[in-house]
Amino acid sequence: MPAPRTVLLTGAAGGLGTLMRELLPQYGYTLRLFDMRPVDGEPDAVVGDLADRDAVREAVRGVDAVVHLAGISLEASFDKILKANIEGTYNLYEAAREEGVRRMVFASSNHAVGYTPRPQGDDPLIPVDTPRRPDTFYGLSKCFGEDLAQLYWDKHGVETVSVRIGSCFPEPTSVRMLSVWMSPADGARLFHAALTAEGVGHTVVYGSSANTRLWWDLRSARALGYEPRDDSEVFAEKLIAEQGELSSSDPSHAHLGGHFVTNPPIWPH
Ligand code: NAI
Ligand code: 15L
Repeated sequence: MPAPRTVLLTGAAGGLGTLMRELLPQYGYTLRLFDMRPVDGEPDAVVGDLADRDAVREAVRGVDAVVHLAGISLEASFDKILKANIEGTYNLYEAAREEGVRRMVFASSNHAVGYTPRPQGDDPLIPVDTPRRPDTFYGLSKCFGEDLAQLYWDKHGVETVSVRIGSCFPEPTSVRMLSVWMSPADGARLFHAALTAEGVGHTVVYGSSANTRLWWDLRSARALGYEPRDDSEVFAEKLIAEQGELSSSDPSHAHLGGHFVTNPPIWPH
């Protein structure tokens, strides 16, 4: 497959979308932006809803690849998650199939496996094929997205890298994030690797930096050519002084998904 040049970035107005529309062009991509909200400073961005199949099909027409970030990014009611994350992701894959787009990068989440106990002491890192244990309807929608990606590879030859992102923000803001943080620069490195690696079929990877306190196995990400350069440890002293070490008796400290595992609040969205 020739390296993709024109990439549709869904969710371009969001936090991660804003970071990636700054960073991904450095790798030579021309981005087409899509979001249901206007994108600051980007008058050419397509304002559309994933629920609108015609708008989605038009958005994917002519691109080489898609980085799919759009959707509800926290817990919400099942009905909202169903519309945005499940039906919306289906609409996007169907449009990609119809328009002949062969490479997708799907923003999955650590919350697809959020009820997995976090490694402690000498426990091994969590492998990428650990059983799914979604911690929310949100996490369940990411399990769906990963399975949809598998189906579209097996049946239609559309390739996907599903990236189970930890926490991609400019800096980690909690002690848990010391383990799951992906710096924006490493995020762009990983998305670039996911866009350009040959023969990915459907590959699931964890998305994080090379954190000293890492909880999961990055080998499938490294196999794509991803070489993380950042480590959250530089933030550890300050965060631990403010918040203390993680406790294993607190469920929100004892599982990969953090506070998503507690009887989940319906965050406003
Ligand atoms: P965000 O909530 O800041 O951005 C999501 C964007 O999607 C928003 O701009 C929103 O307007 C758009 N959107 C929502 N529903 C839509 C629809 N029906 N049609 C069109 N656009 C729609 O979320 P963030 O943090 O930027 O995350 C991006 C993606 O990465 C999400 O899919 C999220 O689940 C995933 N992710 C992010 C992580 C992170 O650390 N930021 C961690 C794990 C996964
Ligand atoms: C996610 O999936 C969310 O989209 C993001 O806002 C963070 O909460 C992240 O997980 C996390 O686990 O920290």
